[in-house]
Amino acid sequence: CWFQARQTELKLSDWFHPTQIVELVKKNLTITEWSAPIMWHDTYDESVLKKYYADHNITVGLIVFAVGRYLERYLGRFLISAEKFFMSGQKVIIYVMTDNFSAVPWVYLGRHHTFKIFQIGREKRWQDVSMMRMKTIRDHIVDHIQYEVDFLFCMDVDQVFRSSYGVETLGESVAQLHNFWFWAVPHMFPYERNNLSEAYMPKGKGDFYYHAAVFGGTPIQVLNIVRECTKGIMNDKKNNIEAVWHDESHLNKYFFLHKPTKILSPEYCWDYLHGMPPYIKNVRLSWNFKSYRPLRES
Ligand code: 2GW
Ligand code: MN
Repeated sequence: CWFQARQTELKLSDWFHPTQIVELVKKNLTITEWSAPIMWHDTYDESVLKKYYADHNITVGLIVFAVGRYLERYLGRFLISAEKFFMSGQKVIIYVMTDNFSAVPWVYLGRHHTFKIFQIGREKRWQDVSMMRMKTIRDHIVDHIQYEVDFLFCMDVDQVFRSSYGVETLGESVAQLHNFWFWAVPHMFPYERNNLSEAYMPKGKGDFYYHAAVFGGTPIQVLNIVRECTKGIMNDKKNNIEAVWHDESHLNKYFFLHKPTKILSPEYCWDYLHGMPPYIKNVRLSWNFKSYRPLRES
């Protein structure tokens, strides 16, 4: 089995504390308890997928927000790399949400990719820039995106595609394993622990810690996700509560209550801060360099 193979080539002690290794080995990381596949580089047959999608004409949407400094800093590389690696061969519409229409970089897109740019308002606090994406996505799916695409992804802009990010990632509802936490057990996850928050997760409960930098699915499923997260965020605001990881905390609560049908391994959202451990064979998307301080303090 691939997982055993992975364990032997992996010098576990180089990467994990002994108690964590026990937990890692106990887990079957290619499929969840509810039978959702976890996509690693060697868990699917690319030629079968290619054949299937050759006669199924689909359009995939990709929503990305680029507001304030993140616009000139990250959007160019995100778009150029998406053109190269995101769903190549499929029809793609990239939805760019920005506060400065005229500063969107000019990027050459091939015949399959198009992009649409939308002007959105500014938020005073960075936490709101991140959280209010949920509401904006909700409104745009309802208004038009549901009629335009078959599948939809929502992503952070501070990342770069590195290799093929293809149809193997498509599903009804798709969640991304967080590359800091995929090996850990639920009581360690940085879920929201205040039981007055809508994002509250009791200690020990939970399946995985998902990364809000990537989520997706069919437009209707993504609408359910962002609608519920928006509700949670707004109710918390009413009660003067802010979940520890903002929208990500609410997303994790959602996926605990409504299990995703497909999960992406950390290869689909890697941080090179961890280097390249041997079980990471094919990085599809990686975090772009970021220095939090200067961004957050301005
Ligand atoms: C965000 C934080 C501090 C300062 C600025 C911003 C900011 C974010 C901004 O000025 N302009 C902007 O367009 N954004 C958008 O929000 C952009 O798309 C960015 O990728 C996204 C999330 O912010 P980011 O990437 O700084 O957050 P991370 O990488 O620390 O991400 C995780 O945690 C967040 C909540 O704290 C979100 O859940 C995010 O999805 C997670 O990946
Ligand atoms: Mn980010």
